[in-house]
Amino acid sequence: MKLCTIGLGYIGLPTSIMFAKHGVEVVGVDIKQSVVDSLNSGRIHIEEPGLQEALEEVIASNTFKASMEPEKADAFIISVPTPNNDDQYKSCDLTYVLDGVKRVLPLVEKGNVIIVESTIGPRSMDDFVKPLVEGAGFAVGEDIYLVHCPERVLPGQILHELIYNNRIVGGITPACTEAGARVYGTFVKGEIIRTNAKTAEMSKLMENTFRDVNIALANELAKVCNELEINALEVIEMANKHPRVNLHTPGPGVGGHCLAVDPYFIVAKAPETAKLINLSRQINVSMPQYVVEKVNELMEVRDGKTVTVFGLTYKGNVDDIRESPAMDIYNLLRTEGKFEVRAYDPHVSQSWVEQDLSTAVADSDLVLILADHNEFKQFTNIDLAGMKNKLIFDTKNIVNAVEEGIDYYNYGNLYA
Ligand code: SAJ
Repeated sequence: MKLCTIGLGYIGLPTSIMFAKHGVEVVGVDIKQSVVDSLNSGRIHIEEPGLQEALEEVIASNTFKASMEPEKADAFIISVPTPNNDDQYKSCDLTYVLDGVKRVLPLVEKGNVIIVESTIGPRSMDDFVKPLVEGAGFAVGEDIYLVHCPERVLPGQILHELIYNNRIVGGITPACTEAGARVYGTFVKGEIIRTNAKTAEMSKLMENTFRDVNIALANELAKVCNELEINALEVIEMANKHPRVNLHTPGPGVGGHCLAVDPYFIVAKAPETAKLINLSRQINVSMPQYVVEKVNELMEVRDGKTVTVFGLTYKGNVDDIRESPAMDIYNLLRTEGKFEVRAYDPHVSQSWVEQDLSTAVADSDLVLILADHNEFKQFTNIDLAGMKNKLIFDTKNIVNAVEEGIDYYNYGNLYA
């Protein structure tokens, strides 16, 4: 089998490499020359455990190459961004997906499979992609097999989850579904679940929406408990001892290119009905401002002048700052202009991000933890020796050991 993937980002690249590792001839296409050059010279451009070694393997075995141009293949996978449109309900912007399909259509031959892996709004395959393919003169389900197979892997564990997660394959027709299932049968060891395209779209969106709504509940709980002087983290621990309760964890907000984006796709299609989903988004979006307010309170009592933000990524142990609430907080604090604000993140290599811990905290009054990187699990007096006030506000509850003399706050004792 030969595969052509469109988009070599956080999902397209690991997916391409995984197929190539299993003997499929893969040409991966990206619009960025720098990405194509870097991959062909054997260097990945994103951070993901195991991916660098896997790329080296498929380059050595000659089963993967990156290119600016798509080629004829048996199967095409579209794995490109689907941002929110700038409209009232932040609907799904299908531009890149439709462009990807348009790019491969001139190469497509009878019997080929076109798979959209990008997360898309409900009914996108039926209402937008299918008419495009039909417009090129193909009968979907007879000449061409059209499938939505949403990616559902967790950044940080992508290579493992690609193989072992179950996979939802939703075709426009049952024949499309079967053709899609055969493609993933190459390497997927999890169950391949067959359905139609619109069920696949909605299932994927609801997985992330479930998480977003639950995190909103946890964030609301943190705010309520703080108001009532109750330890929110202890409440979560207690409640979760019940066999059917699984409260999520509060934080500085919800980020990334999935949870902070996908629920809007549902809201945009049914704004009058999807009330809880919309409200949950608003609660999570309110968290950066809430954190800034708490920072102000902590700093005012101590007459603090400098805040050092620890962690800019949308979650721990990744290098991704897309839709990151930490970035919002960093920018809000800087715009407010009350304090000197510095950033420290061992996973983000940009010139304005401090890489040295002692320089980052020198003369600082507050370490504000916004991402649960492993590096932030422990702090000693030596680590924080240069600080003016040895104060930590840990919005991710990641620190598990603080020495005496360090003033430590999280959502459990913020009111204290
Ligand atoms: N977060 C909390 N509290 C929690 C859990 C997460 O505040 O209890 C925050 C994180 O810090 C982060 C955000 O939520 O800012 C999202 O992180 P995440 O780890 O929940 O998810 P993602 O965005 O990295 O990946 C999700 C996954 N979806 C689900 O777990 C249902 C992944 O499986 C999907 O493939 C991915 O979205 C995607 O691409 O859609």
